[in-house]
Amino acid sequence: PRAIYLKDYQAPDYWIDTTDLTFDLFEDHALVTSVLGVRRNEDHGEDTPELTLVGIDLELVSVCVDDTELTPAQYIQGSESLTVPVASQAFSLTVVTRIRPQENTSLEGLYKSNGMFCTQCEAEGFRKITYYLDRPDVMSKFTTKVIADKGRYPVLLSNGNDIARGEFDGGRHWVTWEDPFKKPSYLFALVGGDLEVVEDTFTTMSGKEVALRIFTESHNIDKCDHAMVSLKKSMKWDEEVYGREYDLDIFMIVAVDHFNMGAMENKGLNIFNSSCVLASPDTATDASYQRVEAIVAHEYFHNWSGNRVTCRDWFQLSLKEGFTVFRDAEFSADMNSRGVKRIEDATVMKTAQFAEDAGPMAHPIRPQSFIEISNFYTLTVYEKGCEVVRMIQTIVGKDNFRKGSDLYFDRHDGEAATCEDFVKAMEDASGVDLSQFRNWYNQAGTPVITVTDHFNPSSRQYSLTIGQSCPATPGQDSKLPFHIPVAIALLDQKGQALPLNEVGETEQVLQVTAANETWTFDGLTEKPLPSILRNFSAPVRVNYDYRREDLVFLMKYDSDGYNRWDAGQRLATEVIQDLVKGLLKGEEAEIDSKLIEAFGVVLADEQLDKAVKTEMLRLPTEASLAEQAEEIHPLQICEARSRVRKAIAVAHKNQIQALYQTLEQKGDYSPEATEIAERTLRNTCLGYLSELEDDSQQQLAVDQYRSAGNMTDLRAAMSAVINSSYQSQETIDALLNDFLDRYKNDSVVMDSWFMMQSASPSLGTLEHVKSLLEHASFDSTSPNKLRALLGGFASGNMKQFHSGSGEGYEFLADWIITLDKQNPQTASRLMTPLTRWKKYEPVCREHMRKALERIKAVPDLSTDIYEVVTKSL
Ligand code: B3K
Ligand code: ZN
Repeated sequence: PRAIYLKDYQAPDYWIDTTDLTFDLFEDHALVTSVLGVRRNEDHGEDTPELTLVGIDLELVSVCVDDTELTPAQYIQGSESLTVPVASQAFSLTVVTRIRPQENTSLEGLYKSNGMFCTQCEAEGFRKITYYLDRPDVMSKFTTKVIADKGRYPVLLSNGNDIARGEFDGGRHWVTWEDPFKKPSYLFALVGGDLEVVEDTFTTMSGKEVALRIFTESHNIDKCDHAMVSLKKSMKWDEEVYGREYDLDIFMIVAVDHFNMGAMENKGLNIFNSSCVLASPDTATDASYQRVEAIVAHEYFHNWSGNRVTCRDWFQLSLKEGFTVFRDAEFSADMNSRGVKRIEDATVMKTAQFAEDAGPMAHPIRPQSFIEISNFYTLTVYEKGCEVVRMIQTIVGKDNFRKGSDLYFDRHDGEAATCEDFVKAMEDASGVDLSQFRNWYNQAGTPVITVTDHFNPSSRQYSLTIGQSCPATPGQDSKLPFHIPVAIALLDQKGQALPLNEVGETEQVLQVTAANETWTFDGLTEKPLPSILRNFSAPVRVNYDYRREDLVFLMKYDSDGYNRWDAGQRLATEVIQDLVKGLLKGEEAEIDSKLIEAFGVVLADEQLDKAVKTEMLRLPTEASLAEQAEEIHPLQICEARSRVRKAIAVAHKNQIQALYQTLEQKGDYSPEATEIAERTLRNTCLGYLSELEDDSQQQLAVDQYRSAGNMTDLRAAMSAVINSSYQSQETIDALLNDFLDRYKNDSVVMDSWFMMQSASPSLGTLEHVKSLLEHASFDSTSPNKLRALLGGFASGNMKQFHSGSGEGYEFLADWIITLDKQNPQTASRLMTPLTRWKKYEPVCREHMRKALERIKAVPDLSTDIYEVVTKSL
């Protein structure tokens, strides 16, 4: 396998103006007839005498240029290509291929899931359907005729509008779809199955009525309402906030069980992982409701940021993904709690994305090279990409940002654009110079800002000095300074934010551009406490020597919700780190009482928004603690964190209990923000109470399980029970069996049943995980099940995965080797925990390295695994 480079980009030699496809779907194969209207790219180079298309796993049946069939001597069939001679500027090319969707386990291209035909073409799946110029800068008008047995596949869908349908003798029928918008092949979609539909309509801002349809297997049809409501909210929001109107007469979503990712924004025909569409109070948690809403929005928003304006090449992936994540994040913030959404997103950045930036696969949001593009659908491209767009908004201001977005869509509508086009539009619309800002697109790694301050009582001046640096990443030893917007406030001794200018503003965004720079503030009577990087204004680490009492003070008084929460996380992290150090030395370290007291203050604060309060009551996750450790000692991290949790529960038992009781559930379930906040807070209390060695507290979780009126409360109770060290095995088994009885036929809910167990530090031993692999509801062809069981164990269960003599790693390696033959994309994602081996203490490190070496030695690895394993070692 070889890397390809952004610097080698060249426009294509040919365009494909029209693509007419006919799919004849049968039980053991499909015949695909592709008629391409090809035209030479006149702007590009000298006349090439031939056209080379890519194709993988295709059986070639025939090739025609214009009306003449070519003999095999007239074309060249490579292992992944087809080359035909070209005699004119424009011609039609007809290629017939046979494919086997039934045998396609990669879930890329055309495949079958639970008896239904479906496709996934991004990034390079279309080449598994027919020979094509499968690259995003080749945009074509698609017409698609689908023919299949009417009994088995009554519903036949593709992109655009259905323009004709009919029946053949022998029970087969056909539907023709026409998409009036030019699109690259990665946005192509086809579905054929026995599906039910939920219908609704949306009237756009110019008064056009759009038909909305969500398709699922019949037993799930009652779980589509939330997705439909979310879709309508998204359509309205995009009109109001971005002025973007929907452009086809119909918008469809299809739910599919076997899917590698969350969902896919195919033009007019989004295909979704069932877990991201289906929701009912009885089957989905609050978190799932919010996830469905966010993903429906994300895919819908792609219609403009991705489809109308697409990417020139895959190095530009963040152009559509970073921007669209930003759009969906703002949408979710508007629909739910803005403060909590910011905390959640910052948490993902600081635990998982920072870890990616510090690992062997680190890359800029616009990578400069890759071996397998599927490996670059990352937290960096998506979430850091979103943060980069957010920083642009912070730097140019909200109004200018909207102008920039309008200009970008105007300029590039119908085109395949670059990240540079986006930044240029923002720059042109705002007049703000973003030259240095562009370093965010080129440089990988997480910048660190180091802040020092000084107060001079006689001049009444306070100065803040900010230095920046960025650690080396693979292939990038030294970095240029970034342009970092750092939002700050200065708090006086009462916790009031001081005015920072004549107009009395109490927050200022410092434009950090140099390696080191000082800002001075005049007229202060006392040394203030700085609140730095408010609202997580940039994806950087902050070094400032806060005393623990300063952190407690910020937890109480900072008016910025994010920083208030972050102060608590910092304090808790320090305290847990102390314990880890103690455990390593074999000492009994004491838990700093400041943390325990501060949690008491949070619990007692009745003014605090419940949703934010819940966030403040969460200890940093094990993953977060690992990310911030110099060297990861997994077992000590788990032990230390668990001790702190217990200590909090013991110290504040009465308060937590009282809070739990006042939040008693009443009435019917609704996924509305205030209700979600109450449930989450209550269940957080339940989690703490379950840490107590006390029968009546242990009984609480069991009682909640028995009386739960919705999946959120049910699952919280179940987790509390199975993660408690004081519940009997009988009780745990009884609940697990009860859950199984109720939900064994609901595949999405069963994912959570597997995940709760595999991620449980007490229950999820390697042995137990192995036994679950044999369970009747487990399905090793389902990425959701694999993620639940193997991902839950390897990424969500630090204690068990890293325990023993590397058996967890061996187990994961075995699975990766097996899955690589079946579904390389899913295999590659599951490998992530092993790639971080260098950060672990020596024993784990060595075992992890061995597991990676063993994977590397396997012959004929996929490009997916090959790239990750070679870069990791
Ligand atoms: N664009 C798709 C991702 C498809 C990735 C395939 N390897 C989902 C999304 O970001 O909306
Ligand atoms: Zn996306």
